[in-house]
Amino acid sequence: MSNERTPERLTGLQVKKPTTIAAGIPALRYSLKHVNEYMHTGDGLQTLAKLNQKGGFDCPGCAWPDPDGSRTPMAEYCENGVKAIAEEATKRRIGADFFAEHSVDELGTWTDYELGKSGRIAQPLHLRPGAQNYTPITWAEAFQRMSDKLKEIDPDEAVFYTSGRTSNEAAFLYQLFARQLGTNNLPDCSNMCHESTSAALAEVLGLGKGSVTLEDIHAADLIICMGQNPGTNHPRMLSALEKMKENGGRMISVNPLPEPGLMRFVNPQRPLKVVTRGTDLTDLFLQIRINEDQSLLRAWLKILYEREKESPGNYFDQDFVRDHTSGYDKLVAMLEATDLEACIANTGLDRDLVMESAGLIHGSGRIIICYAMGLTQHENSVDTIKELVNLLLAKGSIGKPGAGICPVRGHSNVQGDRTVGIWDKLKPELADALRRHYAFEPPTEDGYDVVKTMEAMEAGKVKFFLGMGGNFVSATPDTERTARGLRNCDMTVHVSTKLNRSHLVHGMEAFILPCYGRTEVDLQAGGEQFVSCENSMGVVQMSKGVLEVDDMNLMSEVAIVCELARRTLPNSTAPWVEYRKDYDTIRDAIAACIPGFEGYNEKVRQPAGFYLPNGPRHRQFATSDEKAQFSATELSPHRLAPGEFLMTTVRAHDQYNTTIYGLHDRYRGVHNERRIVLMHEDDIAAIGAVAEQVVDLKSEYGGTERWARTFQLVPYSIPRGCVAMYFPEANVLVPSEVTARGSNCPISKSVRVRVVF
Ligand SMILES: Nc1nc2c(c(=O)[nH]1)N[C@H]1C(S)=C(S)[C@@H](COP(=O)(O)OP(=O)(O)OC[C@H]3O[C@@H](n4cnc5c(=O)[nH]c(N)nc54)[C@H](O)[C@@H]3O)O[C@H]1N2
Ligand SMILES: Nc1nc2c(c(=O)[nH]1)N[C@H]1C(S)=C(S)[C@@H](COP(=O)(O)OP(=O)(O)OC[C@H]3O[C@@H](n4cnc5c(=O)[nH]c(N)nc54)[C@H](O)[C@@H]3O)O[C@H]1N2
Ligand SMILES: [Mo]
Repeated sequence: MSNERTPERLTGLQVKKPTTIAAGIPALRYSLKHVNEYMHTGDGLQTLAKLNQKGGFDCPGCAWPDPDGSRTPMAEYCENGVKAIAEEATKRRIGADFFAEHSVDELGTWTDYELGKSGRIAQPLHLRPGAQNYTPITWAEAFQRMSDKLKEIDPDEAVFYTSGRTSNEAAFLYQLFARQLGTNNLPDCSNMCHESTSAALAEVLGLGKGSVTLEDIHAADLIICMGQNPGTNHPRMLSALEKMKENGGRMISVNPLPEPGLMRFVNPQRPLKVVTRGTDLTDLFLQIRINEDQSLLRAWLKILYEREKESPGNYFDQDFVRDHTSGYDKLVAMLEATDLEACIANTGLDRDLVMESAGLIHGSGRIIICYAMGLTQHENSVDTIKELVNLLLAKGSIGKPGAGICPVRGHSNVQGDRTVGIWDKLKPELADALRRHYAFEPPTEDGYDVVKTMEAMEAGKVKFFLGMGGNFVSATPDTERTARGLRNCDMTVHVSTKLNRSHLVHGMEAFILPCYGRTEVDLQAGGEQFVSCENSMGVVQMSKGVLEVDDMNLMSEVAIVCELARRTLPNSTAPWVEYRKDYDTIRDAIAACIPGFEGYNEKVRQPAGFYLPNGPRHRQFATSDEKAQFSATELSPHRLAPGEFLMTTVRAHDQYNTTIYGLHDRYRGVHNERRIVLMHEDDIAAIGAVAEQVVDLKSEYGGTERWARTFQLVPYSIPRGCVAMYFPEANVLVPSEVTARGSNCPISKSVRVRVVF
């Protein structure tokens, strides 16, 4: 049974014209439809009103920040957030009866959409060795069996995965538990997400995070938005971009797809604008070939550099370069050797457009580069991000108002999880702090990241897998390999809210432990608790659930970690019982171990939370010589063999990663089908196919052929030689033996494929 693959069943494709405008009334209408479908409307509105409000919860939708201090009722919510909340606050429940009726193999034939729609998991469940159906189990027995297993195996045979929704409090305890057990096997979703950002920025700026605040976005002269689809994935970012435009700023968008949300925006929060045609966001759209962003950045630098030579100080900010950077000579040598025309040719862009955009960059004093997965999930991603920093440094566009680097994060607390220690590497400072505070010797050897976990699982080196949220089998590349790995484990455990494919691709024995979501009241022995999260701009804020759910047998993520740790590590020096009772005690521990959290319990209670320290924001760079580093990177343009296409995987409008809300990608005009390939109409003709033809796709890496069967071709505006498919259906094609150099991130945005029919 191949439970790991999304069923190869077509659902009835309808292709319409892509929209030319994002958000606005239709977006709100769709989101309210979602609320009404899943929640009692009264509850729905109450939930929405508390979304992101003072004393309310942090929106589980994405990591974009709230406007500081302006938390008026309903101030900022968006279609994305509303859907995420409705999905969590569904009234449907699944428990003993559901799992008695549906075996694991039968559920394997359901689509992701059908699995997710089944409802909230209402009680702890157990799949006994050899069994076909999950059956109920008590919490006590589940913990006992898990801790028995953990005591039986070597600590490095256990893996603790985190998805980025986990709160700071739960994440800190989770890494503490893993390290007290004796392993750094802490892979997390950011290994597949912004790991290339963390690697590149830590090296060249001394901090693996962005440098800008929301006010900086508003104040920028120029925003370059690369490899990001905010209309779908970060809709609240559009209001910030709108403000930037109103303040006279400009925007360049770099994307193989003309994403409607990037082009024009109607702000649903400002009804007057809804009747107008909205704000044109993008001034220049550069429809680049997949993964040629590094060539474009290099071309811009080369154009500016040649003029700088003629008129020193007029194109680059030489004062900034002198005072705050090192390696300018490396940049100069690299640019001297750069062939501008070759760079432009790599991008596939019109030469005039590249020149015009370079002119816009030249004319702008305050530049911000925003980017997301379109830049991070390629073999050369770390270099691309360093190239992007080269441009900002040459322009002196960092560490001053309206300027800097803005990696837009995904999961709502993915950045916070890393800050509090979720990483397969243990930083020496954190090791010292843990040693000091808890009087134990933490493991120093690097653990497994996501791809290393897959390899270790396949080699039989992992016996126990625990997923704190997430959907490991569907989110990882090379689905078949991950599935083989999970099946090799003795025990697989998922702490989850909703059913997903990873529950169906299991070890010899498996558990599903249902937990509270962000929106829900968390009552412990010490009273009602709250947690906290860090947004994309380094602001830590409290998040307190408001919905009471008393019809399910759930535990909080914090309580689950505490209980498992207490039973597994009877001699632990950490006060697990206290931690579970009162989350203030966890925050005190974080304050004692992680820099920037001094006075955590007081500061997190301030209405707008607090900013974590950020050196680059103040032109302080914690590198070896305390300067920001220019880098000389190598270009590695793609040379495709005849018949090959470069495939990028993207999110549709109706999904949250592997959670599929619906089958429509409304903005792109693709309806009722997810098994599609967006392809240039001339390419469709060139391979002798027709629109909507059913095809298979094949990728070949490391001597392994991977197949994705039964997809339909959709003619679309995309550069020739490039195609786009949806994540996670296309993950069966993504190799795991080739990853990003320097970050080991899967190459989900540039996979060489062939179309077969
Ligand atoms: N509604 C919703 N919101 C989400 C999520 C979700 O699934 N649904 N996921 C969350 C998470 S975890 C994350 S990480 C973010 C993801 O947010 P995004 O990074 O915006 O998500 P993707 O759909 O992966 O989009 C990548 C964009 O990059 C473009 N692109 C692809 N390849 C290239 C390339 O080679 N070069 C350039 N320049 N562009 C390219 C695609 O056309 C697309 O517009 O969103 C978060 N928010
Ligand atoms: N091909 C391809 N692959 C990709 C990507 C891509 O662009 N292309 N993107 C990558 C990226 S950016 C990311 S971040 C990863 C995402 O990888 P993951 O984070 O592993 O996947 P999600 O789909 O976000 O996880 C969804 C599951 O989380 C559980 N969940 C939801 N809310 C909660 C909660 O509050 N608590 C707990 N415990 N569980 C909860 C639900 O059971 C749900 O089924 O995927 C990566 N994979
Ligand atoms: Mo992500």
